[in-house]
Amino acid sequence: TQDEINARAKAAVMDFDDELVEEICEEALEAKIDIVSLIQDGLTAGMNEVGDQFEQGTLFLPHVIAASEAMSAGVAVLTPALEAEGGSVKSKGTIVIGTIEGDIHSIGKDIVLTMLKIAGFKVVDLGRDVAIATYVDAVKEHKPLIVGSSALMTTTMVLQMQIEEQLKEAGIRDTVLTMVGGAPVTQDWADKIGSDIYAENATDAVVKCNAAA
Ligand code: HCB
Repeated sequence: TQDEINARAKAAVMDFDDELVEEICEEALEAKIDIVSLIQDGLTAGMNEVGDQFEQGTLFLPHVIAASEAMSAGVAVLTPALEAEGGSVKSKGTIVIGTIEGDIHSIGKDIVLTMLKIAGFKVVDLGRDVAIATYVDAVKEHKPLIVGSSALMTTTMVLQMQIEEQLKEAGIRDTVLTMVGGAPVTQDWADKIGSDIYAENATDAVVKCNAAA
C-alpha cells in the first residue's frame, strides 16, 4: 500500500541506501502508487529526519550528503513518470526559479520545479547559488508570471528581501509575482518582505501558482 511504500522509502533514505531507494521507487511506479505522496511523505520525510538528527548532533554532514544522494536517486527514477503525466497540458505561463545566492541546497527547489512543470507551467531553472542580479535579468528576459526563490538557511533567507528591492530598483516589480520557499521560510517572512506567494511545499506551490495563473 501507499503507507507501506512511503515508510520503506523513508527508511531507505535514512539508511543512505541509494539502490534500495531506486528499487522502491521502481516498484512504486509499477504498483501505480501516488508518486507525489511518495516524494513528500516518504523520501522527504526521511530526509527531514536525517536533517533533525544532524541538528541534534547525532548524525554528521557526510550522513546528510549520503541521505540527499539517496533521495535524489529516488527522485531521478520518479521524474520521467511525473513529467509524462503533465506532458499534454497547455502552458499556463512561465515561472523562473532558483536557489538563492550563497545557498547550494537544491533538492527542494528541484521538486518544486518538477511539480510546476507537471502542472503545466514552463519553468526556467536558474540553478543554485543564484546572484540577485541574475533573478532580475531573468525577469527582464523571460517576462515570467512568477519568480521563485528557495532558501534553506537563515543566513541566505535574508537575501530574498533583496530580490524584492532590486526588482523595484529595476522598475519591474509590478510586472511579476514573487514566490518564496525553503525550510526556514514562513508566511510571516513573506509578508514582512512583501513577497506575493509563500509555499510550504511543492503541492502548496502548485496550488498557489495555479491560483495566480
Ligand atoms: Co544543509 N543545512 N548545509 N545540506 N541541509 C540544512 C538546511 C540545515 C537546516 C541543517 C541544520 O543545521 N539543522 C542547516 C541550515 C541552518 C541555518 O538555517 N542556518 C544546513 C547547513 C548549515 C548546511 C551547510 C552550511 C553545512 C556545512 O557545510 N557545514 C552546507 C551549506 C552550504 C551552502 O549552501 N553554502 C550544507 C550542505 C548540505 C548538503 C550539500 C549536504 C545537502 C544539500 C544537497 C542538495 O540540495 N543538493 C544538505 C541538506 C540535504 C540539508 C537538509 C538535511 C535537508 C534539506 C532538503 O533537501 N530537504 C537540511 C535540514 C532541513 O531542511 N531541516 C540541512 C528536503 C526538501 C524536499 O525540502 O525544505 O528543501 P525543502 O523544500 C521543500 C519546501 O521547503 C518547499 O518545497 C520543497 C518541496 O516540498 N520549497 C519551496 C523549497 N524551495 C522553495 C521555493 C519556492 O519558491 C517555493 C517552495
